[in-house]
Order: sequence, then C-alpha cells, then structure tokens
Amino acid sequence: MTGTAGHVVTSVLDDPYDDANLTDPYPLFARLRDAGPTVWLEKYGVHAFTRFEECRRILADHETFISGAGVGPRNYHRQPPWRPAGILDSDPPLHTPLRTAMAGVISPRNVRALRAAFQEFAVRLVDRILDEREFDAITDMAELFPIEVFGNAVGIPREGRAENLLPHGAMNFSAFGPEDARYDAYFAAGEGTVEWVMNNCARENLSPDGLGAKIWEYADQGVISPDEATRLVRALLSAGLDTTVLSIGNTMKCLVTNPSEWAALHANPSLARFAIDEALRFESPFQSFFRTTARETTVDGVRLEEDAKVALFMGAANRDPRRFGEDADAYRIERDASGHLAFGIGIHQCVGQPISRLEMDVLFSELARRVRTVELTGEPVPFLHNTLRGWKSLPVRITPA
Ligand code: OVM
Repeated sequence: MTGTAGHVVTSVLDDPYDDANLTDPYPLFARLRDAGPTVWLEKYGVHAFTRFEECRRILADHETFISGAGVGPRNYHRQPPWRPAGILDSDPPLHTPLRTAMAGVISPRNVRALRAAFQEFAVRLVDRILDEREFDAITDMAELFPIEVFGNAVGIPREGRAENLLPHGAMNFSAFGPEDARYDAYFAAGEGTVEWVMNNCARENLSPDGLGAKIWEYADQGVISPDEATRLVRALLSAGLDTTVLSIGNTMKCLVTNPSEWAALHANPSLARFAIDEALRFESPFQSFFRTTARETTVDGVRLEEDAKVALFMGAANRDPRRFGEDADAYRIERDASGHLAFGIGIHQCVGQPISRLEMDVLFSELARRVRTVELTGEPVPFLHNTLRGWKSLPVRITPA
C-alpha cells in the first residue's frame, strides 16, 4: 500500500489479537516495528503504530488524535459506546473538569495518607506467604493486595470486591480492543458485575473518608455533575484494580525468571521502584489502545484520513530498541526505563499512577527485604486479553532472608 507522498506502507495479515500473538507478542512487535513507522493491519483496516517515537507523538497530540470517538476500534461517531463515555474516552472541554476533579482527589497529600495502611497490609501479606513458602503469586498475592488496599482507599464494601471488580475490569478493558469471541466471553463473564459496581459508585454507599467520597465533594462544589461523579468513581473502580493486579504479577514474573535481578533487588531494596518501572516497560499491563484522527494528517509522511482509527501498541513501543537500546528485550533493573509509555503520556496519562506505584513500591520493598530467593515451581498460565497483559497463575517458592 502506498501513501500519497509515495511512502510505502506495509500491509500485514498478522492478527496481533490472536491467541499465539497474545501469548508471545514480541516477535510480531519486532517485525511490525521493522516494517516501518506504521503498518496497515489488513484484518482490522487500521494503521498500527509500534515504534516508541511515533506512539509517543500521537499520544501527546490529543488535538489531532482524539479520544472522544472511543479508545477502542469502535468509532463513537458511527456506533455508540457500550456505556456512557467518561474521563478516558472524552476530549477537552468535556474532559477537563473530570481530569481536574480526579487529579485533585489523587493529590500528593491524599496519596501520602494511604501509605500506612498499604504498608500494614503488605507486612501481613508477606508474613502469610513466608509461612506458606509455596504459593501462587497471582491469586495469593497480586490479586489480594489491590483488592484489599485499593478497595479500602476508595471506600467500598469488602464483600463482593473480588467477584465483581476483576471480571468487571476484564470486561471494560475488552472494549479497547476488537469485538471478537474473546471480547464476547469477557462481556458475558462481566455482565453481572455492572449493578454491583454502579451501586458502589453512589454517594450513600461510599465510606465518608475514602477517595470515592472525595470525588463527590467536587460535585458539591459544582466542578462536576452528580452523573459525572458517579462515572468518575466508576472509572476509579474500572481502571484502578486489574491494572495494578497485573502489574504486581508481571513484576513478580520478571523477577522470578531473572534471578540475578532478584538478587540485586534483595541486596538493595531501595531499587524496588526501578524494578517496578522496568517491569512496566518490559511487560506493559496495558498493551494497546486506539485514537481517532480529528482531521486529515500525516505521520512520518504517511497520510491518515479524517475520522480514521489508529491502533497504538505501547507494549511494542516499550520494547523499541530505537529508544531503549539493543537489549530492549531484556529485563534489567539497573536500566533507565523512565519515559516508557505504560501509563501513556499527555492529558490522558494515567492519573491514578501514584496510587498504583505506591501499592507496588510498598509491596516489593517489603518482599525485597524479607525474601532471599524466589523461584518458579510450575508453568505460569498467561492471562489472554485483547488489551491487557499478565498472568492468571504464577506458582512460586520463596525462602526467607
Ligand atoms: C474507564 C477508565 C477510565 C480511566 C482509565 C481507564 C486505563 C478506564 O472509565 O473505564 O483505563
């Protein structure tokens, strides 16, 4: 295929969303990056971007590459979203008060106030797994931590969290990828969770001192409407849980399969935040989503028509040797992974990032201090999802320091 300026765009038949590519996306990502600054995904009829620089530039240019037509393949200009749009799938000026309220709620001061409770649960959790010695790092650790501490931080009832929030997240994030059989399956599994989630977004069901209640204070002040407050609490509950669960699991997977990196972390637990950042780069929990062109534009000389969807593979961009060097496919905690796109960039950059980082920092600092060795005891089971990347099961054995 040829762009107007004569730039040849490679058209590929590969499906980044099939089982094999989701299980191990990196060989395909390398081929797509090498095929050019963009490739045409024949199966989906979209331009896909897999190189770091182009993904970064597109995410930063929110006026040309909008979110208000949805951040999945579905174009809201032609087909409505499965539920009313929120902070993620909106543009300024609609987006601005939502972002203002959310950033105010997740302020440095409010995040700092969460640390003691996170720390207390991390100690209890590490006590427990050190007793067990052999456990599943996903179901016995990665899932338990955010469900407890993030659920408490938002101020929702404990009862029903795990059964509702994880399937709800998997369903919600499916809408940022193709509407295929996998999408249908996550929607079928998540359908029954919507009522529980929406109930817990209501002011009367939120504990008065949590982040959820703080969102409602912005409705009192008139910054946002009650509907918008409901949807922002929903965004906290949709976006804040699965992503952190996956990030904890992915970090653990990286460390368990790279014993020298675990040894370096154990020797110096203050490296925890680098080990986490490198894991976010190396196995980005949020692999891909879409933007829509607000007007005709060009990227690297390739013409994109108006109102066209573009697919951005941050999971590929974060492995781009053009940005991270020839060893981009290696997990190295001493690397400077900063600037990776796992949390996005620009006006939609993850606003909950400090909470997620605090959760991970507290947990991995505690593990690094108290655990001497970590090893796999069985085959990890991948979690296959069109948008998210992680593990369903990661059987490990640990020894105490
Ligand atoms: C949502 C939502 C909001 C923000 C981020 C996100 C990263 C999802 O409302 O579903 O995913």
